[in-house]
Amino acid sequence: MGEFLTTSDSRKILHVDLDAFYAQIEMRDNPRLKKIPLIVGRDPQQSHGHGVVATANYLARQLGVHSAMSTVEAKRLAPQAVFLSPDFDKYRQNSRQIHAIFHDYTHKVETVALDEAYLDLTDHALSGATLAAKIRHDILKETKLTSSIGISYNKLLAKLGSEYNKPNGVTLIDHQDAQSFMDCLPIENFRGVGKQTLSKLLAMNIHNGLDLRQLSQDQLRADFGKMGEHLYWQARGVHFGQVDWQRQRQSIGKEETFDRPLRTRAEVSIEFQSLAKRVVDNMQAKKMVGRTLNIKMRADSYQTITRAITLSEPWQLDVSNLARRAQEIFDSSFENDFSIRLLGLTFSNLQSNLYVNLSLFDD
Ligand code: DCP
Ligand code: MG
Repeated sequence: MGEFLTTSDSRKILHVDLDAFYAQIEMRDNPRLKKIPLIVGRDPQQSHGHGVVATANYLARQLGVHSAMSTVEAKRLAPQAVFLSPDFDKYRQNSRQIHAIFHDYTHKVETVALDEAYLDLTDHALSGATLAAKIRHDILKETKLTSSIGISYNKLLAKLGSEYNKPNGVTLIDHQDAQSFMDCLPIENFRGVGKQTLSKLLAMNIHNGLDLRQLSQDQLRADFGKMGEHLYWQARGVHFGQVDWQRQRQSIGKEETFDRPLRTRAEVSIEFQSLAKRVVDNMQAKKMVGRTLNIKMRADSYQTITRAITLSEPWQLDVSNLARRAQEIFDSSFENDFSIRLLGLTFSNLQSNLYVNLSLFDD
């Protein structure tokens, strides 16, 4: 078997990721914070020790602080750090500016998070390196924020590239560099390698891509199942995923019409429970959360009432709480004598759940 796969993949894909996004915004707006360890997350004293770190500046990271760590642990590592509660409206505002810049270059933008996107620039006349320089310049000029960009012919390598020269860096990985880049990549940086897979791989003396590439596809499949398959192709820098610029869904929800109208609050409550359960399952399957909950209610008379509750942070996907909120809206919308033909629960203002922090939910 040949060691190097030839591929005709001639796409031009950029992965753009802002550096320490929330923390960088706070430091821009208050330069005094640049010289001290900064943690975006509620001070453990104010959150009864339940919060987690959303992000930290590089001074705090040097002390071992990282995203998703408990703020109690963070405070132990960096007792002198400043804690700031996240200001999501501000971060979203900056994110909108950044995404508008992406759209100056192409409509083929796949938003991954507030500060992160893939761009498919295959059809653009300029080179990937020139485009990366221009985009970074535009972001800096418009928002005073630095970003890192990976440029390659697939999403995997573009993503790994943006991580490679972080912060404020650009990495171009073309066909001739890809194999050596993957060979040198520490095994923990491979996509999807969690704690368990990592310790298993290290026990097998696999420390980097080159080690990984010595294992056959059959062996990887036997040891790691589907993940093994992914690892096999990753080690060779192969990834055919498309920049999914059309995927951005507007809403996820469920509606139910009733042949026999609902006439009691108990019946309505049961239906809201069941709708909430199905919507939550669907959201979880799609790894999404949403800030707006839309409740739709249609009476026998065909009068349709819709109500929306928008939070500054995504709704927690808690079935009984969602059903209860819907019921409250229902109760305030209908007098005792009703006959309901349709109920609906829908989330909009969606975002990926990858970056939603648990601390956003405690109170
Ligand atoms: N975020 C979060 N919880 C996490 C990870 C991230 O709330 N577990 C938020 C805070 C980050 C933002 O999302 O500022 C972007 O996430 P990144 O993973 O890109 O992290 P940063 O931009 O903070 O740092 P980096 O320089 O590593 O990109
Ligand atoms: Mg980032």
